[in-house]
Formats: sequence, C-alpha cells, structure tokens
Amino acid sequence: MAAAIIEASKKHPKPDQVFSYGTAGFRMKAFLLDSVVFRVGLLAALRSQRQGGRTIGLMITASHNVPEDNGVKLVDPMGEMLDERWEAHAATLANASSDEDLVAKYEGLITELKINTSVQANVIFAKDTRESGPALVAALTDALNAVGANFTDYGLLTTPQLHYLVRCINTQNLPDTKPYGEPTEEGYYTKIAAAYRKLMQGKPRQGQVTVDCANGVGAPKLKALAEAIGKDIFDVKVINDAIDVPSKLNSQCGADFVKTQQRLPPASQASALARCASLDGDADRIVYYFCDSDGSFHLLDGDKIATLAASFIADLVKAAGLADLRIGVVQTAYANGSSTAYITKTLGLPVVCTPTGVKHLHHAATKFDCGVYFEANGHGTVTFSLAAHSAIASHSPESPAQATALENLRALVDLINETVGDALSDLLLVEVILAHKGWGPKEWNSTYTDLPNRLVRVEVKDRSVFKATDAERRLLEPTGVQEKIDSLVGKYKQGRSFARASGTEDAVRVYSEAGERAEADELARGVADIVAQF
Ligand code: G16
Repeated sequence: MAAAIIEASKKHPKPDQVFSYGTAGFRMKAFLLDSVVFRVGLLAALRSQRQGGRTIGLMITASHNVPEDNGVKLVDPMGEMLDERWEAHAATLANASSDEDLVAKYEGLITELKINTSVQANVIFAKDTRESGPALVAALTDALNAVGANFTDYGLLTTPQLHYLVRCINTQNLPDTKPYGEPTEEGYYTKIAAAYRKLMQGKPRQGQVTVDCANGVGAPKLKALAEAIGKDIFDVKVINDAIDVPSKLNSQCGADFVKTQQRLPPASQASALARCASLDGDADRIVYYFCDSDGSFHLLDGDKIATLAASFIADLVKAAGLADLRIGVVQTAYANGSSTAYITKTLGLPVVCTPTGVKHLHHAATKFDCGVYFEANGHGTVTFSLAAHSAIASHSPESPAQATALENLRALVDLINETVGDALSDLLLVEVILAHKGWGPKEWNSTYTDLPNRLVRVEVKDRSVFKATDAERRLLEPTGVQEKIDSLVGKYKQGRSFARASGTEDAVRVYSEAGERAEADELARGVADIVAQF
C-alpha cells in the first residue's frame, strides 16, 4: 500500500503552500489543488474504513467563488458535512511535506484512529461545472485506486444531490431506518417531484417563477426537476444557464451577487411583483427577490426563508396534532436583527446563534425535533429528529383536518433535503408555502421589515490574524480592533456590525445594520476602513 501511495503521489506534488480545511472544505485557486484533492481522496477512503465501509461522499466545487477557484469537501455517511474532528486529519495529509511524509502521516492516522484497513472503503463523488473539475477528478481517482477503494463517479451534480445520494446509499439496508430514497439522480427528482405534486394538489397556480442559476450546475438540474414535476404544476423560467461558458459562472449573477449587491442580476427581466430567485454555483443556496410596482428592489434572503418555513411548519405541526414537537430556528451573526425579533416575539420560537458554516448550523438544528436553519446568504434546510420522524409517520389523526395536515407534513418531510441546504428543494418549499398561504412576494416580505444592512468584502494582507469569538460577533485579535468597532457602532441608532475572516475567500467580511439605509452603509464603510489597516 505504502509503495502504491508513493508512486501515485509522485504525479501530484505539493506546492509550497499551507492548506487548511475552511468553512466548507479546501477552497482556493484551482491550480493549487491537485495534491490536496489526491490527499483528500486518501482520507475519504480512511473515513469510510473507520465507518465500517459506509459510503463517504466527496464533492469537487468552489460553490459561489470565482470560476478560477475550485475546492473539495467530504460528506459523512448520513449526508452531513465531515465530522469536524476529521478536518484536522485532512489538513495533516494536505500539508505533508513529501510523498514519504504523506505515507508516514497516513499510517499515523491509521494507528491513531484505530482504522481496520482490511475493511473495503466505498467513496462516491461528483463535481460542478468548473473547467478545472476533470483534472481534479483524475487526481482523486489516482488516490482511490492506490488504496484499493471502491468508487463511483456521478459526474456533474449539485452539491446537495451528492449529499442526498450518500444518505440514500447508507440507509438502503438498515434494520430500523427507512431508506432515504432511491440512490440515483433520477430517484432524487422522483422523490421531490412526487412530494411537490402532493403538496400543490388543489392549490391555485401562482404564475411563473424566474430562477437565475448562476450559469452553474443548478441550471440543467433544475430543468430536469421541472420536467419531473410537470409544467402544469411548476412554471419556472430558467435564466443564466450558460454552463458551457465557464467564465460566466457566478459572474454578475447568482445568490451571492444578489445578496451582496442588493439588486437584480442584469440578465433578469422579471416584471413587477414577479417572484425571482437566484442559486449559487453548486445550487446549495437560494435567495428570492422581487421588484415593486415603483421599481424598488426587495430581497427575500435566507432569514426571510427561515421565518416563512418556521411559521408554516409550526402551524402544520400543530394542525396535525403534534404540538409536542419542539421547533427551533438556527441563525448566524449575519441574521438581520428584525428577523430574530420576529422569530422570538411574533412566532414565539427559540433562536440559536452559531458561527458561520452549515456544519455549525446543521449540528445545532438537530437538537430540535424540527430545526429550521438558514444563513442569511440563503444556505439552509430543515432537520427532523428521529422522534419527529417516527411521530409524523405513526401519528393517528383525530379529525379530517388533522389528517390533511398530517398528509401535508409527511409530504413536506419528503420535499425537504434534510442532509444539507439544497437550493432546488428550498425553491419548491418556498413555492409550496406561498401557494398554501395564497401569498405573493410582497405579502411574504411584509411579515417584518429588515433593518437596512450591508455586507462588504475587504481584502487584507493576512486574514488569519483576525480571530473571532462569541459566534463570530466579536474580534479577539488583532488587539484593539473590536474596541474601535464598538465605538463606531455606538454612534448609530440600532447599529450593529462585526468583522470576521472568510473561510472560503481570501478576505474579511464586514456586516453592518442600522436604523437608516445611509447609516448602515456608512457604518460598513467605517468598519471596513478599520479592518483594512491590518
Ligand atoms: C460556504 C458555506 C456556508 C458559508 C459560505 C461563506 O457556502 O457552506 O455555510 O456561509 O461558505 O462562508 P465564509 O463567509 O466563511 O466565506 P458555499 O455556498 O460557498 O459553499
């Protein structure tokens, strides 16, 4: 084995670079990633062996990042993000200084983690539409072949589709667990489409929704999903679907563009009050928006999706006679203050705040029976505990109204991709809720008013010097910076601002909100100036 790894590793030399597993795996300029992907392949096989041969997923994507970037992340057996304790092991292999050192570190992990290497490793993987994807897949398969892992290449998929497949495969033959679904891309469409059709039965058609697919993998996959549902029930217009022009990925379009610019993607020609949505490059995030009759732009971001979903699920659970299920919402520091107030005061639901990164939110959400988690940037889903699954499956309704609510709740569970934020499943979730409530985007938007806010990206010499605490709401280092931010924030009514190092881009992000638009912008500029001095 050692000789095979050394031989294969020679083709994938490590550049002079320190690698770290960030918010969502390793992510950087694609030309730096060859050795990283090779080594993450080795780790995927070890992870599978440590898990008794259960299938591990590996996704090659840089999601919302520019086309020149790429990345790699691992998916654990139930479709969740890699166990955080293994992120350090990924970094250990990625940073091994030579082929021999790599084997030494690999064998060190086998001993440290008590891995039985006679277990057959099973890995599945997929990639997004980036030009660098195929070469990175070649590096990956070299690693998997070197250690004799079984693997399946699923080609082009959205990230959440890969998460779905991993969970489906690992729940196929379990004694006490219902299989999550058929472990094929087709099975994904069939399951979600059936749930959507069920939930839309008897509901008035809401007119067309326009979806900007960021010129990424979401475009062909959304078209396939729409086909599976049927045009009579799901009227979608797909824009920004040029996946054969790699430079267009996430450029002037996509969820990140709309969230940070707070304006329409230029390609959008939606009419007033029409529902519009934008996905990101690997379709794991979604934001909605619309233009009012006076042309003003309104963003319906992850916070608005979370509040919509939480209020709908809370009502449905109660109507189904399952009021004992504990429902909660998980947010990050980026959540608009008005959304948090709305959830706690109007909806009467608990809110938990975690650091940025789906891995943190997901973990916190699983502590509730129904955990609704969304980052403001549109990344989120709903998780159901085992107790919730079994209560929803086995409850006997006591009235026709309860029976209807229960049927809808069961279909909703099938509609939602519980494994991770999934833009396609979230799109349908929003469409269903709006149809059930008889709302357009304007009614949805009027549930509460966002505090004016601004999100900016600041390029700094070394983002690693920015160390945050308190769910990333305060900076511990560099010394003195937080005091400067505090004193600036104190000058604005309803002011709030924080800065934190991005885990996916070489930059620091600054978020601000305040009572007035101009003040939120001014505060963001002021904090960005403080940060830029370092
Ligand atoms: C990834 C993570 C998200 C996170 C985003 C930005 O999203 O999955 O949880 O919000 O990065 O993270 P950061 O602010 O650390 O750069 P994606 O859609 O890029 O995979």
